[in-house]
Amino acid sequence: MHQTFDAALEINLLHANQAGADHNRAHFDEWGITCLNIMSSPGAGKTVLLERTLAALNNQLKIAVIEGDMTTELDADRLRQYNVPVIAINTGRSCHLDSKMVAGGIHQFAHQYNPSDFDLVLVENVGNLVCPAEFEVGEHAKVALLSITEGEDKPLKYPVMFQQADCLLITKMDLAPHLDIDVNRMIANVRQMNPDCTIIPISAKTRQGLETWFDWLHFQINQTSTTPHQLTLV
Ligand SMILES: Nc1nc2c(ncn2[C@@H]2O[C@H](COP(=O)(O)OP(=O)(O)OP(=O)(O)O)[C@@H](O)[C@H]2O)c(=O)[nH]1
Ligand SMILES: [Mg+2]
Ligand SMILES: [Zn+2]
Ligand SMILES: [Zn+2]
Repeated sequence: MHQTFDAALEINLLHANQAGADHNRAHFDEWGITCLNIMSSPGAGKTVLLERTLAALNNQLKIAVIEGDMTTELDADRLRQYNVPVIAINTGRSCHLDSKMVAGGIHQFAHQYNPSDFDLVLVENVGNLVCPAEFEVGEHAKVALLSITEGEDKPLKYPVMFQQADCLLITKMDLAPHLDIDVNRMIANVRQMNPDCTIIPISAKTRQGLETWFDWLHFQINQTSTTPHQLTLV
């Protein structure tokens, strides 16, 4: 079949990215770490979610964070206050993390710490509803956030992230009384393209849904540690 130059370029790019993602996942499996890729449009609440998660689980689990931002270490500095390793990656002009950038981050992490001591690596991706979902970074599961201020149609208009998410957190539920938002319609729009996704409405402010999110996290960690993975490192 004829391919345009751009389509061929994109396939090569994604192919190279996938090889890097497999390499990163092999590292995580070797170290017994569960890795989650956390994605959303800018400002949906990723960093606040990580703050709540670190505050609640830091004493039960060994957690590290890989923090992707185009510029600045503002989010990384917020999370460093929780006394966990935070590897900041500035992507420059790129609007997503790719597996090569994350490889740099995890090699740095492994140089500074004993990675086998850790249970969980949380990757906060660059705020962007479109391409982070296309670039796997070596995660075991993808978590997408959608805030209720974004509108119920977003899963239909920007489908890829919602199709690929293993867990979708509908955030800022405390704002619902102030908005003309039909949360059930929003959920139905996600279900339409991803019937198996776990959907959890949350509020970082009132703490609605946070315990359910922590339960999902524990479930993922248990599942990763009991699923045999083939190591492909050379
Ligand atoms: N009312 C309310 N505000 C929230 C909630 N969660 C986050 N926010 C606010 O939303 C804004 C953005 O939150 P962040 O956690 O920085 O969002 P983010 O997704 O990390 O943003 P980027 O990293 O820039 O993509 C902040 O002003 C938060 O206080 C929530 O549950 N309720
Ligand atoms: Mg953030
Ligand atoms: Zn991008
Ligand atoms: Zn390596």
